[in-house]
Amino acid sequence: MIDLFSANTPNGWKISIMLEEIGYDYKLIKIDLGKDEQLKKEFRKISPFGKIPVIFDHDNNESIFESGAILMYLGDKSKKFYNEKDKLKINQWLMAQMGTVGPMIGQHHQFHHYNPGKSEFGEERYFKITKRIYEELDARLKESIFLAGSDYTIADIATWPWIARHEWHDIGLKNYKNLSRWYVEISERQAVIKGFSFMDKDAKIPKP
Ligand SMILES: N[C@@H](CCC(=O)N[C@@H](CS)C(=O)NCC(=O)O)C(=O)O
Repeated sequence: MIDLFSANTPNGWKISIMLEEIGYDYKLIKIDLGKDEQLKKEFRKISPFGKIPVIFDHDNNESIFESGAILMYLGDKSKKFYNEKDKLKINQWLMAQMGTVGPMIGQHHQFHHYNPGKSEFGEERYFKITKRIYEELDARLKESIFLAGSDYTIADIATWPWIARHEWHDIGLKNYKNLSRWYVEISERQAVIKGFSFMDKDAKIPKP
């Protein structure tokens, strides 16, 4: 049994999707970011930077923070979606998500979606960067079925939730043929549908 401390965000979906994909039982502990529950002293003991997601594995009494580290841990433990032969490639695409895709698109959400009109510089900068990310992912997915090769892996599980916010981005996902193909294929997986709606049973994955 795994405890999942999470919220209804792309970083949260990564882990609910992974837990659904590997078929592990998990108990959801909701962290209300609007009420700053992530900053409480008790939660900081398992999340030093005060961020979701975090898991606690009752098999070994370990808590793990940082979504990339959690995905690697669950991939190793379940021996799914993180195969030995592709590890080097998977790690690169996973780190690209952790270091670029998530943080940059996260800033685009801040300037373009939540706070439009506050900073022209911020809006332009992160719009351009997000558009570049769409182009770069599209180029990769022209030459490869999934991000790390021919198999669906934790690199895809980490990246897909950020593209699932495409309606907020105003970039036009459907104009990116290869990225759309990859997005739609992953959107149809039962585990992804369940993991996406883990906190809102009525949530529907937005189509390109
Ligand atoms: N690098 C972290 C980022 C996690 C993250 O930014 N979580 C956000 C929600 S998507 C959060 O907890 N924000 C609350 C805060 O920063 O106070 C990861 O991938 O786990």
